[in-house]
Amino acid sequence: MIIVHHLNNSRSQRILWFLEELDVPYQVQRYERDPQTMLAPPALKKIHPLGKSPVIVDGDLTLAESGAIIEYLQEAYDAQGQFIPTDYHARQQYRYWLHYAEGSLMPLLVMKLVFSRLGQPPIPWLLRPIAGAIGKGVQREYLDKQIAPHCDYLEQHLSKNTWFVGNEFSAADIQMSFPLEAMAARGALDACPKLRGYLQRIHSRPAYQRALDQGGPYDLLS
Ligand SMILES: N[C@@H](CCC(=O)N[C@@H](CS)C(=O)NCC(=O)O)C(=O)O
Repeated sequence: MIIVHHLNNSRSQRILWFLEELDVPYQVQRYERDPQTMLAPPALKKIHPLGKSPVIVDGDLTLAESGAIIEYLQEAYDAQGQFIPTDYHARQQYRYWLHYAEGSLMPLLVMKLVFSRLGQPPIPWLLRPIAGAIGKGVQREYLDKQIAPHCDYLEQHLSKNTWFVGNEFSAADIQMSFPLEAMAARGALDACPKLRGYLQRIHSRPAYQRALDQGGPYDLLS
C-alpha cells in the first residue's frame, strides 16, 4: 500500500487529495512542524535525505517532489486517464502548470515568507528591528513587484478557463492548489475574484474534503 509521509500544513495535502480523487488506498504517516522554526522533524530525513514533505513510498519506490509524485500517481493509478488531458495541446498546458507551480510561483512565495519573518526569532532581538526593516524593504521593492504579475496572469487565465487546463479538471489543478491557497492565506488574492472562485470550486470537491480529514488541521484555509 502507498504510504504518504505527510507534514502538517504542507504541500503533501495535495498528494492526499489526489489519492482521494484516484480512490486508491493509502496510509498516512504524519509529521509535525517545529512550532518555532516551522521545519520538519529530523525523522523525515530517514525517509528521504532532504527531509521535506511530501514523500511517498510505494513498494520499493521512494519518491519526493510533489510534481514528480503527481505525475507518478497519474501514470500508475489513473488507467482511465481521468486526470490528464488527451488532446496534444492541452497535454502541453497540463505539463506547463504542473511545473509552473513549484518552478516559478512557489519560490517567490517562499522568499516572501522568509523575508516577512526576518524581524522575528530566531533572529537575535537586538537585530530584529533592522532585520525586519530589510525584510519589509525586500518584499516591497522586489518580491511584491515580482508576485503581482503572476496574480494578474493567473486571474486572466481563470477568467477564460474553468480549470487550469480548459474546462476539464486535471491533476494540474491539484498541483496549482497549494500556491494559490498560500496566496489566499496572505491576502494576495483579495483583488482576484476568479482565483478565489476557483479555490471555492476545488474546496467543494468531495475528494478534497476527504483529504482534509486524512491530513489533519490545514491552517492555510483559515
Ligand atoms: N518542491 C518540493 C518542496 C518540498 C518542501 O519544501 N516541502 C515543505 C512543506 S510545504 C517542507 O517539507 N518543509 C519543512 C522543512 O523545510 O523542513 C515539493 O514540491 O515537494
